[in-house]
Amino acid sequence: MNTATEANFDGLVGPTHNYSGLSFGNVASLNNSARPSNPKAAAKQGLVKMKALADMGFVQGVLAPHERPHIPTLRRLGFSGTDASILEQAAKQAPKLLAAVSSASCMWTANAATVSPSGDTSDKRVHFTPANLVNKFHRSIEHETTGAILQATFNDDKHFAHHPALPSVDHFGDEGAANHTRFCHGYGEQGIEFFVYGMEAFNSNAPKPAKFPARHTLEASQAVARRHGLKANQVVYAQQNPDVIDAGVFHNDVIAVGNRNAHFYHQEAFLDTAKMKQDLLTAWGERASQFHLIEVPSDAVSVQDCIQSYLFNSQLLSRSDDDMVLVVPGECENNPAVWAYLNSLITGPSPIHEIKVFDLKQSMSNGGGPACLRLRVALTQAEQQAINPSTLMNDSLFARLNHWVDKHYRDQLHEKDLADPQLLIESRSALDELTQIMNLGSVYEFQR
Ligand code: SUG
Repeated sequence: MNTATEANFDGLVGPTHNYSGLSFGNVASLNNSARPSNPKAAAKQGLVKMKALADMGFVQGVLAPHERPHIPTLRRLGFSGTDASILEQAAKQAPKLLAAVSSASCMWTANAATVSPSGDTSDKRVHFTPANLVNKFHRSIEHETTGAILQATFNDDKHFAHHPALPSVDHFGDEGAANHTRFCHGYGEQGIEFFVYGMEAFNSNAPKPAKFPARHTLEASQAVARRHGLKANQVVYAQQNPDVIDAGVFHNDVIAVGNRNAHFYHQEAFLDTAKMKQDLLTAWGERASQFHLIEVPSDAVSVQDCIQSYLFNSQLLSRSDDDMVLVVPGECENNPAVWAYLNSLITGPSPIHEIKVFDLKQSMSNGGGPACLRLRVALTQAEQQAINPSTLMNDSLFARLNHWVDKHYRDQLHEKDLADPQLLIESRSALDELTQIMNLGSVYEFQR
């Protein structure tokens, strides 16, 4: 049997983490707009989660943050002169644009890419397609650097295939792994890739949300499945319920999570729940384990409770066959309905036996929970050997990164600080040092 494990690659929070309300349809981002942020605490909260998972025996990797404020984008949009004068002009003439090119949103690596493990692909390599994130300007500028960082991390053609992002247009709106789940018996075996979309781009009669945008299209998912060489009978598509998008569920990973043979989801998550279940069970067929459909009813946990607590934006991790742990944000513990549900879940018949709680408030205040912060990559032993080892979390990398954060990060940032030329200098010198710590080469434009 082909044994493999699942690695989680978390986004390290960058030095410009701030709250400027950039994500229409993401309730937390809008509600916390203009509050001061704490980039140092944000980065450290993320590091604590990464280290805890590594200590639990999971393979944990780190993906570096991007260069922000992104001066090359401002130049492309007509600003010119020195970097400092570009910042000054942008702050005066287009402050929201400056906020957009300063967002630390690449921390949410569930949106970095869609990843298909070698057990599923026709050429038996791991395939990566960076997400174009076209629905939000501040995120649409991520995919090139994301691609460069993924290449520097998974840098071996024999095992890893890197595709460019899909065309940057609404018809192919792609939000990556936040709308993609892989089910399997063992991580190295043929899996089922489950793609969840918000709307159909080429069928104007199909249902779609009325208030908030559907960021991800069926056509984008189909293109990724073709590129990655997936078997048609091992791919399942399902449409998100447009009403939950309108309630603030901007990605499927805010209302469902899956791992191996378990799908944990809310009753209202999908437009056609019966079809989703039937399609997954048909694709599952006669595998060695039973497939668990764990549906959370609205009368136990409302959609509003899901959005407020991020119950489903959790990491469902296998400790062994039929023993899973659920990693949730602190907000779940503070929500009575959610906490009561979770306590009943772990004593019931599901494979989920333990809940681990992490304080991720800085990221949560922009709508990013534990699952948003990680990109899952199932890897065989040979593939694991081929990864850039300097990106893997261990005692030494944890100590180095904490020291690096202490040296370079501020503990308070307001939107107006984004115009400070000193912040740009601090950010670049931090990232320059980081590329050495993580042995990434010159992945940033300012280094070329
Ligand atoms: O795309 N927030 C991100 C949160 C992404 C969460 N990811 C997953 N669910 N997988 C977004 O909406 C907020 C930035 C700001 O408001 O400054 C932001 O981009």
